[in-house]
Amino acid sequence: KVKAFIFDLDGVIVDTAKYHYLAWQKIANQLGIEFTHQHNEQLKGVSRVRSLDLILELGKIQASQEDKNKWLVQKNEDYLSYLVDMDESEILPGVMPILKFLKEKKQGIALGSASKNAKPILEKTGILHYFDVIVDGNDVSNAKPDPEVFLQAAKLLHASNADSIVFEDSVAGVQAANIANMTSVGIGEETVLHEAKYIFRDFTNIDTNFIEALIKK
Ligand code: B16
Ligand code: MG
Repeated sequence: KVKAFIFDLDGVIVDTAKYHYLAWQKIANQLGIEFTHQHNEQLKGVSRVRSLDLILELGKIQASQEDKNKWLVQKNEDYLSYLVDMDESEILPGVMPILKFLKEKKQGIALGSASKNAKPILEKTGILHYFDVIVDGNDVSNAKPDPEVFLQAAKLLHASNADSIVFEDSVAGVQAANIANMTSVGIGEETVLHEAKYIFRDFTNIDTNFIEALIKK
Protein backbone atom coordinates (compact mmCIF):
# COMPACT_ATOMS: atom_id res chain seq x y z
CA LYS A 1 0.00 0.00 0.00
CA VAL A 2 1.11 3.56 -0.70
CA LYS A 3 1.06 5.84 2.31
CA ALA A 4 1.77 9.54 2.63
CA PHE A 5 4.91 10.29 4.61
CA ILE A 6 4.87 13.98 5.50
CA PHE A 7 8.02 15.58 6.84
CA ASP A 8 8.29 18.82 8.72
CA LEU A 9 11.44 20.73 7.74
CA ASP A 10 13.05 22.76 10.52
CA GLY A 11 14.20 20.47 13.29
CA VAL A 12 13.23 17.28 11.44
CA ILE A 13 15.12 17.23 8.14
CA VAL A 14 17.58 20.05 8.75
CA ASP A 15 19.11 21.54 11.84
CA THR A 16 17.77 25.04 11.26
CA ALA A 17 15.70 25.30 14.45
CA LYS A 18 18.83 26.61 16.18
CA TYR A 19 19.11 29.45 13.64
CA HIS A 20 15.49 30.46 14.11
CA TYR A 21 16.18 30.53 17.85
CA LEU A 22 19.29 32.72 17.47
CA ALA A 23 17.49 35.16 15.20
CA TRP A 24 14.46 35.46 17.49
CA GLN A 25 16.68 35.83 20.51
CA LYS A 26 18.32 38.86 18.92
CA ILE A 27 14.96 40.52 18.37
CA ALA A 28 13.86 39.70 21.93
CA ASN A 29 17.11 41.03 23.44
CA GLN A 30 16.76 44.19 21.43
CA LEU A 31 13.31 44.68 22.98
CA GLY A 32 14.51 43.84 26.48
CA ILE A 33 12.52 40.60 26.60
CA GLU A 34 13.97 37.53 28.25
CA PHE A 35 13.61 34.69 25.76
CA THR A 36 14.69 31.26 26.90
CA HIS A 37 15.09 27.85 25.34
CA GLN A 38 11.78 26.89 26.94
CA HIS A 39 9.92 29.83 25.41
CA ASN A 40 11.43 28.82 22.10
CA GLU A 41 9.66 25.43 22.18
CA GLN A 42 6.35 27.28 21.78
CA LEU A 43 7.63 28.97 18.64
CA LYS A 44 8.72 25.81 16.86
CA GLY A 45 6.53 25.04 13.87
CA VAL A 46 4.71 28.34 14.34
CA SER A 47 4.61 30.89 11.49
CA ARG A 48 6.93 33.88 11.46
CA VAL A 49 4.14 36.39 12.10
CA ARG A 50 2.66 34.37 14.97
CA SER A 51 6.12 33.83 16.46
CA LEU A 52 6.71 37.57 16.72
CA ASP A 53 3.29 38.05 18.32
CA LEU A 54 4.13 35.38 20.91
CA ILE A 55 7.42 37.13 21.76
CA LEU A 56 5.67 40.51 22.07
CA GLU A 57 3.00 38.93 24.30
CA LEU A 58 5.78 37.48 26.45
CA GLY A 59 7.27 40.96 26.90
CA LYS A 60 3.81 42.56 27.23
CA ILE A 61 4.74 44.88 24.39
CA GLN A 62 2.21 46.61 22.15
CA ALA A 63 3.72 47.51 18.80
CA SER A 64 2.60 49.23 15.63
CA GLN A 65 2.25 47.21 12.44
CA GLU A 66 5.12 49.23 11.02
CA ASP A 67 7.47 48.16 13.82
CA LYS A 68 6.31 44.55 13.57
CA ASN A 69 7.03 44.50 9.85
CA LYS A 70 10.49 45.93 10.49
CA TRP A 71 11.29 43.20 13.04
CA LEU A 72 9.90 40.47 10.77
CA VAL A 73 12.22 41.60 7.99
CA GLN A 74 15.16 41.85 10.38
CA LYS A 75 14.52 38.38 11.78
CA ASN A 76 14.34 36.82 8.34
CA GLU A 77 17.46 38.59 7.07
CA ASP A 78 19.35 37.45 10.14
CA TYR A 79 18.02 33.90 9.77
CA LEU A 80 18.96 33.78 6.08
CA SER A 81 22.49 34.97 6.89
CA TYR A 82 23.00 31.69 8.76
CA LEU A 83 21.95 29.73 5.66
CA VAL A 84 24.34 31.29 3.15
CA ASP A 85 26.83 28.43 3.30
CA MET A 86 24.27 25.72 3.86
CA ASP A 87 24.88 22.36 2.22
CA GLU A 88 24.02 18.68 2.71
CA SER A 89 26.02 18.56 5.94
CA GLU A 90 23.09 20.34 7.57
CA ILE A 91 20.79 17.35 7.00
CA LEU A 92 20.12 15.72 10.35
CA PRO A 93 21.62 12.28 11.06
CA GLY A 94 19.52 9.31 9.96
CA VAL A 95 17.27 11.28 7.63
CA MET A 96 18.83 10.22 4.32
CA PRO A 97 18.51 6.45 4.85
CA ILE A 98 14.80 6.86 5.66
CA LEU A 99 14.15 9.06 2.61
CA LYS A 100 15.98 6.54 0.42
CA PHE A 101 14.06 3.63 1.92
CA LEU A 102 10.70 5.36 1.30
CA LYS A 103 11.69 6.07 -2.31
CA GLU A 104 12.69 2.41 -2.81
CA LYS A 105 9.31 1.38 -1.43
CA LYS A 106 7.59 3.86 -3.77
CA GLN A 107 5.81 5.64 -0.94
CA GLY A 108 4.45 9.18 -1.17
CA ILE A 109 6.83 11.76 0.28
CA ALA A 110 5.76 15.29 1.15
CA LEU A 111 7.13 18.29 2.90
CA GLY A 112 4.74 19.99 5.33
CA SER A 113 6.49 23.04 6.70
CA ALA A 114 5.44 26.39 8.13
CA SER A 115 8.51 28.00 6.62
CA LYS A 116 8.48 30.37 3.68
CA ASN A 117 12.14 29.50 3.12
CA ALA A 118 11.55 25.78 2.61
CA LYS A 119 12.33 25.43 -1.12
CA PRO A 120 15.75 27.15 -1.10
CA ILE A 121 16.72 25.02 1.91
CA LEU A 122 15.80 21.80 0.09
CA GLU A 123 17.73 23.02 -2.95
CA LYS A 124 20.84 23.96 -0.98
CA THR A 125 20.87 20.61 0.79
CA GLY A 126 20.31 18.78 -2.50
CA ILE A 127 17.22 16.80 -1.50
CA LEU A 128 14.44 18.64 -3.35
CA HIS A 129 13.99 15.73 -5.77
CA TYR A 130 12.99 13.34 -2.98
CA PHE A 131 9.72 15.18 -2.47
CA ASP A 132 6.67 14.40 -4.58
CA VAL A 133 4.82 17.26 -2.97
CA ILE A 134 5.85 20.43 -1.15
CA VAL A 135 3.46 22.41 1.01
CA ASP A 136 5.03 25.27 2.94
CA GLY A 137 4.33 28.62 4.56
CA ASN A 138 3.63 30.18 1.18
CA ASP A 139 0.70 27.82 0.53
CA VAL A 140 -1.29 27.95 3.74
CA SER A 141 -3.14 30.63 5.64
CA ASN A 142 -3.54 28.82 8.96
CA ALA A 143 -0.46 28.06 11.03
CA LYS A 144 0.09 24.82 12.96
CA PRO A 145 -1.56 23.56 15.22
CA ASP A 146 -4.11 24.09 12.46
CA PRO A 147 -3.69 20.98 10.27
CA GLU A 148 -4.08 22.85 6.96
CA VAL A 149 -0.49 22.24 5.83
CA PHE A 150 -0.71 18.47 6.40
CA LEU A 151 -4.23 18.18 4.95
CA GLN A 152 -3.04 19.82 1.73
CA ALA A 153 -0.02 17.53 1.54
CA ALA A 154 -2.11 14.36 2.02
CA LYS A 155 -4.64 15.52 -0.55
CA LEU A 156 -1.94 16.21 -3.15
CA LEU A 157 -0.54 12.71 -2.52
CA HIS A 158 -4.08 11.27 -2.86
CA ALA A 159 -3.86 9.70 0.56
CA SER A 160 -6.49 9.65 3.28
CA ASN A 161 -5.61 11.19 6.62
CA ALA A 162 -5.58 7.73 8.21
CA ASP A 163 -2.95 6.71 5.65
CA SER A 164 -0.75 9.70 6.44
CA ILE A 165 2.25 9.75 8.74
CA VAL A 166 3.72 13.03 10.01
CA PHE A 167 7.24 13.54 11.35
CA GLU A 168 7.40 16.59 13.60
CA ASP A 169 9.74 18.20 16.13
CA SER A 170 7.24 20.76 17.43
CA VAL A 171 4.35 20.57 19.86
CA ALA A 172 2.17 22.61 17.46
CA GLY A 173 2.99 20.23 14.61
CA VAL A 174 2.26 17.09 16.60
CA GLN A 175 -1.08 18.61 17.62
CA ALA A 176 -1.83 19.47 13.99
CA ALA A 177 -1.19 15.87 12.91
CA ASN A 178 -3.33 14.51 15.75
CA ILE A 179 -6.20 16.89 14.94
CA ALA A 180 -6.11 15.58 11.36
CA ASN A 181 -6.19 11.97 12.62
CA MET A 182 -2.82 11.30 11.05
CA THR A 183 -0.13 9.17 12.68
CA SER A 184 2.15 11.58 14.55
CA VAL A 185 5.79 10.72 14.98
CA GLY A 186 7.59 13.11 17.32
CA ILE A 187 11.29 13.74 16.73
CA GLY A 188 12.88 15.06 19.90
CA GLU A 189 12.37 14.92 23.63
CA GLU A 190 9.67 12.75 25.14
CA THR A 191 8.89 15.36 27.83
CA VAL A 192 8.12 17.95 25.16
CA LEU A 193 6.44 15.79 22.52
CA HIS A 194 4.43 13.42 24.75
CA GLU A 195 1.26 13.98 22.68
CA ALA A 196 2.82 12.18 19.69
CA LYS A 197 1.78 8.59 18.89
CA TYR A 198 5.46 7.58 18.58
CA ILE A 199 8.51 9.48 19.81
CA PHE A 200 12.13 9.10 18.74
CA ARG A 201 15.14 11.09 19.90
CA ASP A 202 16.21 11.50 16.26
CA PHE A 203 16.14 9.63 12.95
CA THR A 204 19.09 7.43 13.88
CA ASN A 205 16.68 5.75 16.32
CA ILE A 206 14.17 4.92 13.59
CA ASP A 207 14.86 1.68 11.77
CA THR A 208 13.39 0.52 8.50
CA ASN A 209 11.32 -2.16 10.28
CA PHE A 210 9.35 0.61 11.95
CA ILE A 211 8.74 2.29 8.58
CA GLU A 212 7.87 -1.05 7.01
CA ALA A 213 5.27 -1.65 9.72
CA LEU A 214 3.73 1.79 9.08
CA ILE A 215 3.50 0.99 5.36
CA LYS A 216 1.75 -2.32 6.02
CA LYS A 217 -0.65 -0.99 8.63
P1 B16 B 1 10.15 31.14 8.10
P2 B16 B 1 8.81 23.97 10.21
C1 B16 B 1 8.88 26.53 10.95
O1 B16 B 1 9.31 25.50 10.11
C2 B16 B 1 9.84 26.73 12.10
O2 B16 B 1 9.81 25.65 13.00
C3 B16 B 1 9.50 27.98 12.86
O3 B16 B 1 10.44 28.19 13.88
C4 B16 B 1 9.47 29.15 11.89
O4 B16 B 1 9.08 30.34 12.56
C5 B16 B 1 8.48 28.85 10.78
O5 B16 B 1 8.85 27.66 10.13
C6 B16 B 1 8.45 29.97 9.75
O6 B16 B 1 9.68 29.97 9.07
O7 B16 B 1 10.40 32.33 8.95
O8 B16 B 1 11.37 30.56 7.46
O9 B16 B 1 9.02 31.36 7.12
O10 B16 B 1 9.32 23.47 11.52
O11 B16 B 1 7.30 24.01 10.10
O12 B16 B 1 9.46 23.33 9.01
MG1 MG C 1 9.87 21.91 12.87
